[in-house]
Amino acid sequence: MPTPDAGRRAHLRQAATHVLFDNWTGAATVPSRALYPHQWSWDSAFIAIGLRHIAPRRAQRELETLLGAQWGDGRIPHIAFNPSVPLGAYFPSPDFWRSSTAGRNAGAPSTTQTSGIVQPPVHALAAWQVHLADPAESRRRGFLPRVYPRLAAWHRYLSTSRDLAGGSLAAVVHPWEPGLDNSPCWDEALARVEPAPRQSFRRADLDHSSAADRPTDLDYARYVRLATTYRDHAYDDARTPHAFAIEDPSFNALLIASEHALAAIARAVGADAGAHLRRAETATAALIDRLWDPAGGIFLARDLVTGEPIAGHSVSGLVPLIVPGLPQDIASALVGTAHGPRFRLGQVHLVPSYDLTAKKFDANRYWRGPSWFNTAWLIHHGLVRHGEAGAAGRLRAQFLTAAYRSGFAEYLEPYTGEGRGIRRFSWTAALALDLLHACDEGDSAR
Ligand code: 2M8
Repeated sequence: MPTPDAGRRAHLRQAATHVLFDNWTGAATVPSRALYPHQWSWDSAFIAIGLRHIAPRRAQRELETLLGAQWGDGRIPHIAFNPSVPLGAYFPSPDFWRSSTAGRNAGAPSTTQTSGIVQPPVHALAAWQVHLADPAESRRRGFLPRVYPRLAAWHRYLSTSRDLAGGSLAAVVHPWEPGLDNSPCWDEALARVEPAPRQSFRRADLDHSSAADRPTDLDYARYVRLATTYRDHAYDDARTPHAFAIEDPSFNALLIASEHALAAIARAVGADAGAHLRRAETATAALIDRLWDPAGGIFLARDLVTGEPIAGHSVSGLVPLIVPGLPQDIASALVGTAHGPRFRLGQVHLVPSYDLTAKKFDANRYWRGPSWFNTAWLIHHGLVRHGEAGAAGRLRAQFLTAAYRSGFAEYLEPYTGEGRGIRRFSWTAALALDLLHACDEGDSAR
C-alpha cells in the first residue's frame, strides 16, 4: 500500500485536527464524546504526541491537566473525571471509585475525582516529545521543570509499590491497567475472581456500542469485583489481597522507554539522569530475564499468583521492540514473529491484538484479536528503531489509509480492515497526525 500523496495527506491532517479539536473539553481531550466522556491516562499521552504537531501548547496542557489528578503516592489514575458529565454517562463513575475518601491515605486529590487504578506509563515519552516540538514555548512556560518531579514520582510509584514480586518489573492489578482490557491472556487469572453480583452495577458502554464487540457481562462483573476489593483496601498496594497480579510486557516496555525519556528530561532541567538510566537498564534485564520466551520469539506476561508465564501470544509481547538497547537477536526474533503466522504483519491490517492462529482469537471483540492503532504506532516505532525501514513504511501507509477510511475508528477487523468500535476516536486521529509528520520529514529528507 503506497504512502498517501501530499494532497491526501493534507486532507487527512485536516480531518484528524477536527477530531481532536471537537474532542477538546477546554483543559483536556476525551477519547470519545459518547463512549469515553472523561480524560483517560494513556489516551492523553498518545493524544499529546499528536497534538504537539498542531497545537504544542495545548499538548502541554493535556499532560499538565492529567498530572493535576496525580495522587500523593505518585500514581497517575487511569481516569480523571469531568465533574460536568452526568454520573450515568460512564461506568464505573466517581461514586464507585470514591477516590477522595477511599484514596485519602494514598494521597488522592480532594477536589478532582479519579479512578484508583493506573494505565501504561507513556507520559514521560509524550512529555519529552511535546517539549521537542516547540522547545522555545516549552522553556517559556517552564514545562519540563514543572512536569519532571511529577513524572519522576509516577515512575517511583511503579518501580516500588508496584514491584509486587521484587523482580524489578511493575505489576498490573486489574485488566484495565495494561490497557488491553479483555485480552485472552487475562482469562485464566480473571477466572479466579469471584464475579460481583450482576445487579450491583449498570454498564454504560452498551448504550454506545455493540455487545458483540465489547467485553462480556461476566468479564465486567469480575472487573467490578477487583476494583471494589482494591478500593475497600484504600488502594493500598501492600495491603490489598491481589487476586489479579500480572507482569505485562508492553506495560513494562513503555515504562523502560519512558525512563529513558525521563533521563533526557532530567538532563534538560539540570537533574541527575543517571538514576533513570540505571533503572531502565535494570528493568530491561528483568524484562528479558522474566518475560522473554526464546522458543516463541515473543515476550509473555507472567502471572504473579501462580508464578508462571501466561502462554497466550498477544501484541503486548511484540511492543518491547520499542525498548532502547534491546539485544539485536531478540529484536530480530520479534520482527520475525510479527511477520509470522500469528500476526502476519503486512498481510493483514495493522497488527492483530491476539494470535491469529489461536482458538481464542476473535476478529471483532475488543482486545481479543482486532487491530488497534496505538499498538500499531508503537510497533512502527520499534521497527524504525531496529532498522526495519521497509516494514515500518508499509505499516505507516496502512495506518494512514485505514485511519482515514474508517473515520478514525477505535480499532479494525484485521482481515477486512473494516472499522470497529467508536468513530472519531482521539488517539487514532492523534497518532495519524504523528505519522503524517513522519511522512513529511521523510519527504524533506529526500
Ligand atoms: C478502553 O478501556 C476502558 C476502561 O479503561 C473501557 O473499556 O471502558 C481500552 O481500550 C483502554 O485501553 C482505553 O484507554 C480506554 C479509553 O480509550 O478504553
